[in-house]
Amino acid sequence: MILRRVLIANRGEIALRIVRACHEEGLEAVAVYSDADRSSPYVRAADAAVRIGPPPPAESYLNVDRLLDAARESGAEAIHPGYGFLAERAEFADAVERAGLVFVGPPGSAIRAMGDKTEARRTMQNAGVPIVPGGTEPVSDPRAALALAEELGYPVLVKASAGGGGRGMRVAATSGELPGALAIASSEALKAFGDGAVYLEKLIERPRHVEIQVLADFQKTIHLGERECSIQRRHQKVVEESPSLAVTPQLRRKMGQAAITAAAAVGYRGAGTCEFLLAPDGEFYFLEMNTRIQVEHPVTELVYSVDLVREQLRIAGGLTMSVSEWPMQPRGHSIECRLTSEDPSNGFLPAAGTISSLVAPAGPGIRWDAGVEAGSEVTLHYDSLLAKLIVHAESRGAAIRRMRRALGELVITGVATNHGFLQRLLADPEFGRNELDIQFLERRGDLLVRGPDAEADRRIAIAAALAEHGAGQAGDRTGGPASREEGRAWTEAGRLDSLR
Ligand code: MV4
Repeated sequence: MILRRVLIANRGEIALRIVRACHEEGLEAVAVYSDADRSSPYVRAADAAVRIGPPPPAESYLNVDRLLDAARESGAEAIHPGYGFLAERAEFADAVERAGLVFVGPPGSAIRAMGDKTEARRTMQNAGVPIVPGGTEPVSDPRAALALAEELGYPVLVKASAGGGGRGMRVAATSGELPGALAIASSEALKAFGDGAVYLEKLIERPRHVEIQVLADFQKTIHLGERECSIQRRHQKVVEESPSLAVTPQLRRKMGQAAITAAAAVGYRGAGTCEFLLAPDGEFYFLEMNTRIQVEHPVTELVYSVDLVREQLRIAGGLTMSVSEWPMQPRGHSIECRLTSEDPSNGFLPAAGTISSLVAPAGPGIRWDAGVEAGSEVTLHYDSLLAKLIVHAESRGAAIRRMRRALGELVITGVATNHGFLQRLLADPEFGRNELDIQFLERRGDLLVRGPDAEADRRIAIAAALAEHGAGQAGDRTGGPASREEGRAWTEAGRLDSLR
C-alpha cells in the first residue's frame, strides 16, 4: 500500500521524532493530543492534529476507538504507535489492520508470540537461540519447583510468565527460600498482569544488559549491532551506548545471528530489539524481544548511519529497507542520556512544573531529541522523559568527553530534573573504565545522588569561612576566595579543572 499520511498515536519526544521521519520520507504526519499536550512542539510540527481527550492516558493515548476515529477523520492510512502506550498490544495492532489501516510495527501474531515468556522461551529453544537455563512451562507445584531448582543449582529466579520489565520477579538463594519466593512472585504477577503463572530460571550473576537491533522487511532480516543498556535504575534505563565495549566483532556476529533467528522464528517485520543478558564469562542468553521502536534507538542510528523510524515507515508501506550494504561495521561510539523530570535528591520522585528556561546543547556530534521547550508544562500524567541527549564521537572516551561538555551547556530550570545526576554519572571513574553490569546504579547510585554538588557546596562553605577568618588577607588570594560569590567562582574553576 502506498502511504501518504501517518497518524502518530503517541506524544512527546517520540511523536516529534516520528513527524520528522515522516517529512523526510515525503509523508504527512497527523498528531493526536490530549488537553495536556495541546501546545506541545510535536503538535505544531505535524501537518494536522486531532484532540483525543482529557489528560489521563486511559481517556486519550490508550483509547483505541478514539485513535481509530482520529485516523479515519484525518484520512491517515497508517498508525505509528511509538513506544509505550499501545505499541506492544497485539489487539491494537490487529484492530488497526481490521480497520483497513496499516500498523507501523510487526504483525499482531509476532507481538503475541513474544508476549508470553514461557512460550517465547519454547520458541527460542526450538529455533536454537540460547535461553537462560530453566523451565519452559509455568510451575504450580512447589515440589516440582524444588526438583528443577536442585537441577539448575541455586540461586534461582522465579519469574512471571506474563511478565516483563522486572515485576513479579524473586530470587531464591536456597531451597528454604524457594516456597516463599514462588508465593510472592505469583501473587505479584497476579496483581500486575492478572495471571499468577510463574517459572524458574537460573540466576545469572553480574550480567550486562546488551540488546541487538533487528530490522526486517519482506525480503530479509538484518541486525544493526548492539546497545549496552546496563545503566538502569529499577528497570528504567538511564544511559545507553553503542557499541558495547564488552562485545567483540565475533560476539557481535553470534548475538546478531541469534537475534535474526529469534525474529525470523516469530515472523517479525519492521524494527525490533532482542534483549540478552551477557554474563561475565562471555555467555549470552535471550531474555525477551521488544516489538517496538525503543527510546534508545538513536545510538544505533548514529553508529550505523541509519534512520530506523524512516525504515519502519518504508517497511510498513511495503517497500524494502534502504539499507543495502550489510553487514555493516559500527563507526565510532554513541552515548545517550535520558533527561527526566525526576528529583534524585527526593528518591527520584517525578516532579511537575513549567520549564522556565531551556538551553539545549549544540555542536558537532550532538543530537537533542526533546519533547519540551521553554514554556512547556510538565505534568504527572505521563512518564518523566523530557529529552534525550545523544552524542557521537570517534571513541568511547571522546564520546564521554563530548557528553560531559554537552551536559555542561545544558540549562533547564522550572522543574526538578536528573541533570546533575547525569553529570556525576558521566564523571564516575567506574563508568569511565567501562566497569558496567546491571547492578551499577545500585552500587554507585547513592554516591551520584549526592557527590560533587554537595562536595562543591562544602568547599564553598569552607572557602567562605576561611575568607571571613582572615586566611585570605587583602592582596593575598592564595588562601582562597574572599567572599561567598568568589568562593563559588573558585569552586566552579576547580570543577572545570577536574574535567580535563
Ligand atoms: C534475569 C536476571 C538474571 N538472571 N534473569 C529483569 C527484567 C526482565 N526483563 C529480566 N530481568 C532480569 N532477568 C536471570 N536468569 C536479571 C534481570 C535483571 C535485569 C535485566 C536487564 C536489565 C536490568 C536488570 C535489572 C535487574 C535484574
